[in-house]
Amino acid sequence: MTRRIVYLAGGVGGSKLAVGLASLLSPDELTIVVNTGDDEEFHGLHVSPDVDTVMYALAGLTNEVSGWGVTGDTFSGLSMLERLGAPTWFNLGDKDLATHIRRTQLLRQGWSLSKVTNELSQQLGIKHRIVPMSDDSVRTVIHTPEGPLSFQDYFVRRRCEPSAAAIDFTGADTAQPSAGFSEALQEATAVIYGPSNPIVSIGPILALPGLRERLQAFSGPRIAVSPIVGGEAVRGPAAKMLRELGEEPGVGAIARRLAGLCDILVIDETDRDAASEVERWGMKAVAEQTIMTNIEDRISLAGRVLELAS
Ligand code: FO1
Repeated sequence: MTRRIVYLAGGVGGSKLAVGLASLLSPDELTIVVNTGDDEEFHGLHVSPDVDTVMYALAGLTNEVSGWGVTGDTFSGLSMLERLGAPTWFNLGDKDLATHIRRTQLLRQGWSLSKVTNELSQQLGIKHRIVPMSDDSVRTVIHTPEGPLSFQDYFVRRRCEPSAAAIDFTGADTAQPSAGFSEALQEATAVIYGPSNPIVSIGPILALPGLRERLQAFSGPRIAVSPIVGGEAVRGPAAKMLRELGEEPGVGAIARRLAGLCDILVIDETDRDAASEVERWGMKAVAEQTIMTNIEDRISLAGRVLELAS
């Protein structure tokens, strides 16, 4: 029987495992569903950071130092924008800008974000399907003592410094999962949650109407990879945000957020002793090496996750 894997991903961490999965699965076997809660307009252009991070990773274009953006990109366009008085705290490289120009152009012609993502992926030579979680606008808002901040404002301009009191996914209650997502889930034999921030990367996907219910009722294996290792996020603000929201950052917090939606949580081997904190939320814990520093690590973790999913 053909495997049909739905893989839910955020940005950098999610993109690394996506590369491993895409190395082991044929294009028919994998649909990568990406968070769009981080999307934002800059200089009149629609920027979809997590979609682009996954797309660049699969196209072999990623800047491996930052984990986002295009390798070897230059910033002449941004310098000129600065000279012209535009705010330039969000670092858009010249090649990256081309992606946003093309995306915005096609969106303005009436294309859906899914259709645009498919077009950009194909033009970059990507064989596997990357689909945005929704074609409708969902925007992550972080409520802080400074007031509500858009995700990129909080993450990049304010470097995650303000404390997060609450998180909203504006538009999520009326947004529909994209057709590509919905159909892939219908046919899926397994669901995999990437090692992405449970609050602001996986959270917006789970906030889509009916999604939790569909994942709860899903009859195949549901496997997640913890983005938290040794009580800290592998990268990004997940641990800080969990603490600010009153949760102890650890594999238990990831399991709690996925309770009823996941059967196996892959935790890092250094967290082996915390397996019972996972298992109390009704899922099995499996310890593996989850830090992905190179392509071999990505393929090896993907292989292990696929074994668990079979
Ligand atoms: N992250 C940063 O920390 N600083 C940036 O200036 C920045 C620019 C940027 C431009 C395009 C893009 O696709 C991603 C970019 N990111 C940047 C990453 C992005 O903010 C985050 O990776 C995600 O939104 C969180 O998953």
